[in-house]
Amino acid sequence: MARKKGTPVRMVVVPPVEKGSTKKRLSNITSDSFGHSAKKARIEDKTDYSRWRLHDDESRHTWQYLEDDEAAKEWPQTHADKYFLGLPLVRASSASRQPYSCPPFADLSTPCLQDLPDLPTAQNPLDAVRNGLTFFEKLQLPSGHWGCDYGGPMFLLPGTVISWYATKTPIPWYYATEIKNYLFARAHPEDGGWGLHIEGETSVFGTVLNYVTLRLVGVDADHPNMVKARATIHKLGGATHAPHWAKFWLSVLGVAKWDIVNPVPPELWLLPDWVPIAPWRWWIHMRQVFLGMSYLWSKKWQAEETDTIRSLRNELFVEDWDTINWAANRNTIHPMDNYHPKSMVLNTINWLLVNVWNPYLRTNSLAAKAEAWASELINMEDLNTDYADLAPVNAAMNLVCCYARDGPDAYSVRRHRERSHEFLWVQQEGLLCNGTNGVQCWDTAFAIQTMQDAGLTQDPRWRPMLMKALEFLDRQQMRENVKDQAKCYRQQRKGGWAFSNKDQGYAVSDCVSEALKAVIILQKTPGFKTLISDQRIFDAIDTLLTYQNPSGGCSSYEPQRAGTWMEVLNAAEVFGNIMVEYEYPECTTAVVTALSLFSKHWPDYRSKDIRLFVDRAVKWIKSAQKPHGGWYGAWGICFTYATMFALESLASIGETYETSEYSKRGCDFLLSKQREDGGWSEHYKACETSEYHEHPSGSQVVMTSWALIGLMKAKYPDVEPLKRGVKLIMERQQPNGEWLQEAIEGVFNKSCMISYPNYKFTFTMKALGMFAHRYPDEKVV
Ligand code: LAN
Repeated sequence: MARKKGTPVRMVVVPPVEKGSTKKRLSNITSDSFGHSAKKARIEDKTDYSRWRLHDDESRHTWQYLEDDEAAKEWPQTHADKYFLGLPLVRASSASRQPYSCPPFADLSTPCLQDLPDLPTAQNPLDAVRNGLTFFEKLQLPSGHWGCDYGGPMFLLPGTVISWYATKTPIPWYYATEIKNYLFARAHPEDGGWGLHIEGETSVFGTVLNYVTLRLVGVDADHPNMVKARATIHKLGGATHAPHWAKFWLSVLGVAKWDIVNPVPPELWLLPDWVPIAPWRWWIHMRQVFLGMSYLWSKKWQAEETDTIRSLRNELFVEDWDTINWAANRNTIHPMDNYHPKSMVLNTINWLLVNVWNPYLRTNSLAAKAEAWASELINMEDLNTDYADLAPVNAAMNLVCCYARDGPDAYSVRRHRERSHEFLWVQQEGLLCNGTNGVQCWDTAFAIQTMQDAGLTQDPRWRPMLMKALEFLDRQQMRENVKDQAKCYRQQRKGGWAFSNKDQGYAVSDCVSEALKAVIILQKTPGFKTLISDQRIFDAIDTLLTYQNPSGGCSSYEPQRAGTWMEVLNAAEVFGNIMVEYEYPECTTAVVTALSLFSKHWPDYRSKDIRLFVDRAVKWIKSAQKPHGGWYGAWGICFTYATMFALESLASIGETYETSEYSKRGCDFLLSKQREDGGWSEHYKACETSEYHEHPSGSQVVMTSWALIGLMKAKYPDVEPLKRGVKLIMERQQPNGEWLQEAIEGVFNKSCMISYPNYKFTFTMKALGMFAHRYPDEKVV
């Protein structure tokens, strides 16, 4: 069931613990969350939303809370701040937080920024784009990119907060307060639990980890919301039924014992590179998570025991803590959390590791050697990213590793602490943890391309906005490979762009491609400076050309390093397709279109390589078409998203609806899903089940835009279905030019959804702009 947005909950301390909700009477706990002092941590009802500011330090985002009145006056809130916080836009200073006005799901009745002046009603799609841009322009951040709440997954904030707690990292009261507000707002209205992601059903993973998070930031166990959530945990069998990653975090905290964690042996890092299962071959996210996890598992490192930890031992389990047989519960898991059950092979390996390897064969010197090499790799990841790290999961783990290894006052610990703030985002419900340190380069690249599709890049009205965006991409290009690239198993990145920023520094095939297209588009438009030299563009092309797999398709961060059989080692239970790189129509198309655009302007540079690459890539796209005509999307929901890309790939080699059977079947698939009202509406269940599902809340503007873009790329000949879709998008536009947030747009690893809030601007305007360009005389409204 989709979780409804909750109302903010007042902190009422209710003394008695419900009978039966826990085995023992809980002590009157002093919440000692920050620095573990004996005095109760400060946590309030809410913060004053007029005091929050997003600090954009050349794309490094941190939310700052200005407690000082003078400082607040000197640094006024911008439109973007207010928009993100759900505050009315024009009123200069509103002392208190406004009622939530921007709904997380498809409640289309309340515009977010009703105070922005109405714009002249759009008479045609191009007017609608201009209105949209007028609004979107106000959200551009000082360094030239667009920021956003990149939430969705519900296991990231817990990792971050647990890592803070374990390392005695102070959390200011205003963070604690808004973490509490966010999690309460996102709790399931009936059972009080949390799922794997914001729209997901209650699971042990989500509920245990978020319950722990609330307790660590200072929420009392007797709070009615906690009583409710705890009852749900108990109903689901207690924390023994949690998946591997939750058991890991509970063991780090000392709330569970390490015996409950399936083995994570760092010895795997000692395997020679030729061994087929060697971790360097795993998907980058898995191997980076495995790295920190294996180090801490090997050390059996545990945070200092506190009253809160002792109390959690009583709160989270159905059994008496002292009597739990930890080892016997290694494989206990609630069906709700068991999206990808462990294979027989993995279960056997785990059994052997626990019963033979660990007790008899794992010598101390071998363990020490493995830990030392894991530690060196952790160091390389930290230094290569200046402690920003790949994503919040490994960043949280590496913080704990550094604390365990280097001590509480080490530079590594301090720098990790600082950088962990860049994952946090404050929005109208409270404070959450983003999926990465932002979506900076990605959204900026799409914004620029949208303007091109609408034919507006030469309009002087938008020049300053576009110039700032181009300058941003110029500064964010990665000019060098990482140090010791081969030693730390990294992929070439010179000339590339990351999804977020160059601090994070991981090039991704489609992020490089989309940014490169944006740069070429603007630099070839009269009136724009050439900031990025030909050589730097060639560097990007050289890197892109390394991304092709033997099949012809492209993956995300690296070409595949092992076969998909590696999935038999997937120990995480909650995710699918996690162990290795796969080929993706999205990534493949992005590279194909980038190479094609490049070749138009530089026909002589590596032309043979490019032609071969594109041929093989499009062949792979064709082979990946499903019998129903659509393509499965791994990063957006789901068939609609990937079919848009695949149709674009086909079009890039001249295959369109009228000339290609593949393109025709793709279009027919999309058309078969168009709804009565002209829109499209795919539900995230499709990602989990690999079958198309309709969203119960009806048509979505982003989904509709994807379908329309696909059809237009394929030159679908009948304008009528296109007009109906365009009309729906235009009707959903608010008088101030914005579109409202509807259902979640993105996904990863099949089961976890993630928000792309800027898609409701970039893709809607792209669809409208393309339509306006292609059918300038069609009347839609
Ligand atoms: C992302 C976000 C961007 C995304 C696209 C560029 C859209 C995609 O086309 C390629 C893959 C990529 C880069 C991607 C990979 C996985 C990420 C990093 C995420 C979905 C954002 C969060 C997610 C990451 C794995 C979250 C941490 C969870 C683990 C299971 C480690």
